[in-house]
Amino acid sequence: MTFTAGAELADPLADRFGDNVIGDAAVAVAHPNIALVKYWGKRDETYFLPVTGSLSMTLDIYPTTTAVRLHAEPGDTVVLNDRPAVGDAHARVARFLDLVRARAGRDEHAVVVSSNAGPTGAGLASSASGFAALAVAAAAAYGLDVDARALSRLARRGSGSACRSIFGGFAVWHAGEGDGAAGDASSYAEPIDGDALDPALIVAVVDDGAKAVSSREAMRRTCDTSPFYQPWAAASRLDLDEMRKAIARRDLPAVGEIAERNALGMHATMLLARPSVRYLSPRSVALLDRVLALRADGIAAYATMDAGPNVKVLCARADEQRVTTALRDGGDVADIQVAHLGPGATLVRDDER
Ligand code: 2P0
Repeated sequence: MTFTAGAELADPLADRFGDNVIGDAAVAVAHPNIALVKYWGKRDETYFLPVTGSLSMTLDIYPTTTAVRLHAEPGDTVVLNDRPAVGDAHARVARFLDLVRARAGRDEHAVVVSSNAGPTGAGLASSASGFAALAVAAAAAYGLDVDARALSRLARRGSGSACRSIFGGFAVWHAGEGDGAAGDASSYAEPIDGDALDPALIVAVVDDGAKAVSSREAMRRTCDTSPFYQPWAAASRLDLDEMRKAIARRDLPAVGEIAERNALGMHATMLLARPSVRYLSPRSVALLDRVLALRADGIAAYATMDAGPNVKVLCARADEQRVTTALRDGGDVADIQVAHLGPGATLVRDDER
């Protein structure tokens, strides 16, 4: 048996772990999500509360698998992609486990072993899948009695976008109201019905190296210094309302148009940050040109870009081959993957991996 968040929100996880937990250990898998209306900017850095709501699709590629096992040693041991994590990477995981321990009323430390099937830190949402998998595995290993919404709020404390990867398909992350504990209670993701849209997302990787400026630093700098930030945030709230309606009426061109303008606007805000942040490279721009050319040819294809130079193109499944070919031929692309709607974060048995 595996747990898929979002299937039945009210079910406490504890009822569903069953035989997935071996002693005080658990293994979870989560997938990255790509925002069609972006999260860019925090109103509260302690609780990871966003300035605006956002909306994403969880992918069926690039899973993160994370095992958490409690141990009697002092301190947490963290292994990421087969290497011991040190410095900030270790501190982020240890701080997250501190939260879980405080909630569970336990003080044992843990060994965390996590690996990403996709590139790490390259704007392909590895922190979203990473902290969603860690939240599910750590909650299970420490015996937290949490439902999917609480799990989404917990994942948010590791990395904001991780709260959306608890769920499969499309998810909306509510900004919530207030700061501190009030904001914490009201800011979570939940699934929205959009499976009928069933789009393809073509992920064109132009550079799989880690980004030079972290998204955390970039969004902080943008909020603090960019004169474009407030106008984008105001527009993004409207984009979110329109996006929900477009998904509900299965209007892929509208979904794509809103996603593309929202992403371009986000990048515009950071170009005007001081100092400026620019994630898009000439290769990214060449791919954006290909997307325009596809549209001129009558193909409904729309681009979105995150905190990195890689370009993701939304289109109908029926067009995915044509779009993939155009992107491969039209740019200097290191790798190209076709993604569809993927599943929510799931506990797995050791022998199922
Ligand atoms: C998003 N991104 O909505 C936006 C769009 C990148 C661009 O969420 O500081 O790793 O850990 O909350 O979640 C990347 O930021 O940042 C992100 P933190 P996170 O997907």
